[in-house]
Amino acid sequence: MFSQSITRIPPQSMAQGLTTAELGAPDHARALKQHADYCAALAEAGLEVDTLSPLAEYPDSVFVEDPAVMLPGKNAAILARPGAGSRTGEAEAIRPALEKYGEVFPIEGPGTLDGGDVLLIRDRFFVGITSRTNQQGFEQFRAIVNRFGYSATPVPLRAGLHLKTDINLVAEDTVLSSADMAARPEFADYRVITVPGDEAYAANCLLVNETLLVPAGFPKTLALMQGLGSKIRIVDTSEYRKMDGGLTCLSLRF
Ligand code: CIR
Repeated sequence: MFSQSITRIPPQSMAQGLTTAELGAPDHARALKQHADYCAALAEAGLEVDTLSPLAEYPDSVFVEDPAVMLPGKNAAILARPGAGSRTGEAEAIRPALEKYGEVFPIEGPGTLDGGDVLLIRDRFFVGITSRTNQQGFEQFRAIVNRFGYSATPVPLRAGLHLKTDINLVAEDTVLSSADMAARPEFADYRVITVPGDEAYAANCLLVNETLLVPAGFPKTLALMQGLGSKIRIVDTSEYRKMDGGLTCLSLRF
């Protein structure tokens, strides 16, 4: 069970962040409302929400999942090293917030690692090797988590931003995945639900204790998720989608 989360208010500069979405510029006022609703959803799911101040100099800093990886129940966190140059400094900016909750283990250059590439299922970490996370980042990550009793499996990606753009835990031993990822041998031990091809964005659902957060506007995925037995909470992430972000990226849970 998770009891705590960390989020960060989106800065006015968020439209200057990185994106491939071609969905237009995000509306900051609407993004703030959606962020407040997202935090409310985490609180409804039983989490304390530690909301950090906006950072104007880092337009992507609302996506707090990327500069850190929490080790739930271990009072420890990994300080990641985001692979996009405009985001690398987000790690040092979030370090003091992590230190409030336990020991912090940094990934060192030239290793890079984005938290969006890290998926935890029970005591097994899957780590996407992507344009943001390199092999050295993965090796450092594995050495740290092995000391805490976790295993770590690399998952090289051919395309896409992050591992969790494609695959996420939605129920016990059950993942929601893109068709591409569903066929991968790394996930053969799990029940895999394939996200409908025209709703690929909705592969980024977020399981928080007994509640499953589902992005607004994806009715086929919603119907699939309603069969899993969790309480469903719909959250509108339209302004974050414009910046390639989704439900998991907006918080750290532990
Ligand atoms: C980026 O490209 O880094 C941001 N615009 C989006 C990051 C989304 N984060 C995530 O999937 N964990």
